[in-house]
Amino acid sequence: MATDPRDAQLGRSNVEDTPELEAFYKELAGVNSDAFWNRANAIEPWEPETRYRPTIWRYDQMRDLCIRAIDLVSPEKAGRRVITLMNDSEAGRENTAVCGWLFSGLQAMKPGEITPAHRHTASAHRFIMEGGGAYTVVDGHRITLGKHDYVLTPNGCWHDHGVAADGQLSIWQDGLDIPLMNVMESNFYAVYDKPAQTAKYPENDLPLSYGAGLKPETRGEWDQGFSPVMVYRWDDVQDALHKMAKVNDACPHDGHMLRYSNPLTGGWAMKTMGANMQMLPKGFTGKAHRHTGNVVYNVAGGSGYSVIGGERFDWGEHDIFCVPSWMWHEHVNTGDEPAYLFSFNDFPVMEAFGTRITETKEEAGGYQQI
Ligand code: 1HN
Repeated sequence: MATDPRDAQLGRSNVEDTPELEAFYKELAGVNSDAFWNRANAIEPWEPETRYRPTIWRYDQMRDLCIRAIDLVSPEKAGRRVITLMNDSEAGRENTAVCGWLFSGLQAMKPGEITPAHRHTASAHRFIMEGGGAYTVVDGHRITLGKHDYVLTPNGCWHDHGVAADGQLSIWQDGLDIPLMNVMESNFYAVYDKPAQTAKYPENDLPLSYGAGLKPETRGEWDQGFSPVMVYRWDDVQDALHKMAKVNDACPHDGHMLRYSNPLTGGWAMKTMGANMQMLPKGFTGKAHRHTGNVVYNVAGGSGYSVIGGERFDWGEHDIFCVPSWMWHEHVNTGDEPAYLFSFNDFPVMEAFGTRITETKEEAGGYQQI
């Protein structure tokens, strides 16, 4: 029976049960089949119907829990001592997802600790929230990590991380495409034959070679499917946002926003996940929009709130919240300073499949009218 009046029209399934049909359905079930029309309307919603809920993780609570984990378990025993951010929904628990196809966790490491070397088909990226003396080694490239840097661990790369003995307690947010790899049933994992890699190149060789956005002509060609920059430094990103804001109007939805892009292509830095940093100027009151794809935000500075699917979430520094696919959202800066929102997303997947669709409140109808 049609529950949505739109399902009464030609082109939708609208079949009434009869004793003959019910007997027929039983026969189909006996041979691992079913009548498509019994499922068609459910599996073809008029528009995306997310199973995930907007969820917020408060840093004052999460930070304390991450630090308590340090005394309870070693990174060697845990493999990775990560506190997983679970979406507040059945789907989140089933898929170990922060939102949609994205996994996220918080990793705290104290000076002298290491996360043992390993690799997987899942891609990872990290946003450093606090600390000093942290580093990661990705396929032999040793990269130093400072507050609010964004660093890549593309799929298939060996990686281990640590904090120097004279460094500080460091905490970062990990983002991975684990739920996507698992639904695609393409997830492999391997451990390295030593606890940590030995660096094969000078420290920070990739960001120092590619980080200015200019193409090095006297270095061999870069033949990997991810950005050679590897780490994007906060000072550069903040500077770029403020320069951009001097000569551009703020976008009504996102303020001023930059993509962590591969300078060789202008595209996203990795194939399955992207990331942005946006600045909401003082007084910014964003307008609502929505899009396919999932986004996880980390407040890099300032305070404000976002209305997501009609629910208001107030946020401050390092709070993390998510916007599930096709949910209306708007951001407001209520502080006296610019607010900065780091975010990561699964937009590259949407784009690869031609399903990255965006709608603003002003646009009527969206897909219906295409
Ligand atoms: C991973 O490899 C790391 O390398 C952190 O630090 C979190 C969560 C799921 C799967 C792999 C890391 C992860 C992860």
